[in-house]
Amino acid sequence: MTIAQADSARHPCFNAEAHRSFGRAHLPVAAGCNVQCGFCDRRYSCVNESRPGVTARLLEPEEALEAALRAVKQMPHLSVIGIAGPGDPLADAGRTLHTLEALRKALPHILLCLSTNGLALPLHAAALSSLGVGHVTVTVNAVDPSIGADIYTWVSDGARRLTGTDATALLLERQEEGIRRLKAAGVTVKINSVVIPGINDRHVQAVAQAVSSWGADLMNCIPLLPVQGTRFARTPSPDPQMMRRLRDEAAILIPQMRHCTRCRADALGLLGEEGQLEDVCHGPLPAHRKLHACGQ
Ligand code: CLF
Ligand code: SF4
Repeated sequence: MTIAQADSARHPCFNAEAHRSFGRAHLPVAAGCNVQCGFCDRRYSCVNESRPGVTARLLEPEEALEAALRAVKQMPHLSVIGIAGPGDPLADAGRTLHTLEALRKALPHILLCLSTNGLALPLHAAALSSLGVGHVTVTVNAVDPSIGADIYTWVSDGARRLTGTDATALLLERQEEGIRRLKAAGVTVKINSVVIPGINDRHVQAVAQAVSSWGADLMNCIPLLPVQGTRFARTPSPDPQMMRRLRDEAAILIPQMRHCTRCRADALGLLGEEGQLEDVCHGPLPAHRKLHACGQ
């Protein structure tokens, strides 16, 4: 692969300067999820990388490729195509890898990006890197299984469904292994951490310390946005002062992203613009594919 895998100068999320001139398109091809986060309502997009409460629709890989080609044609400033849900892109990895493979063939110079909870990452890290996915985001909300157990309701590994610290210890092990494999392959890795007051806000430094030692390049602390009907519906969002302090403290250990705009799983254009993939499709995306429960 001759493309510059780690060309962060053109990546609007990994480079604060680039976000003013370069945009991204998200292809919503990944429906299911293999974990249950306590702040997630599965009817909506993955809160680990998206804005909660915004429904995305699912595209078939072929439709996604077609939409990407149109988007790139209409928006020459698009530098990145990412897969960020609406569920976890590696929970049903076949669809995601098929889409990435088609994109890589059709658009050899576009940057490819993916966001995941990391559970299935060790299994697919080599495939991602060989397809030229140069940027991956892994959501790590805790590096202590007992804190993780307050965040995750269950983790599903094949036929096994684990709960409590068994679940979070497994997730943590996979996240570390997956990140180490990506780094060994030269992939640039960002960590997203959802800050939940009273649960993991005093744990952000420990997360920063651990992910930095695994080789991660960048960290994006995301304030919890409470979603109705979830375990954290009544937990207040951390205020901007708390977020600034946590980021400043974590910045000693790992560079911080501070310009995240919480995109939709079908976002299109510059960060902060309200563009959606639908804008470049012929008419609205098929209504019957509107997601109801992340495919579960
Ligand atoms: Fe998309 Fe995520 Fe790639 Fe960016 S978004 S998969 S790294 S191309 Fe960016 Fe959006 Fe924040 Fe994500 S602003 S939610 S960090
Ligand atoms: Fe929801 Fe799965 Fe994303 Fe967690 S990883 S926020 S459960 S879609």
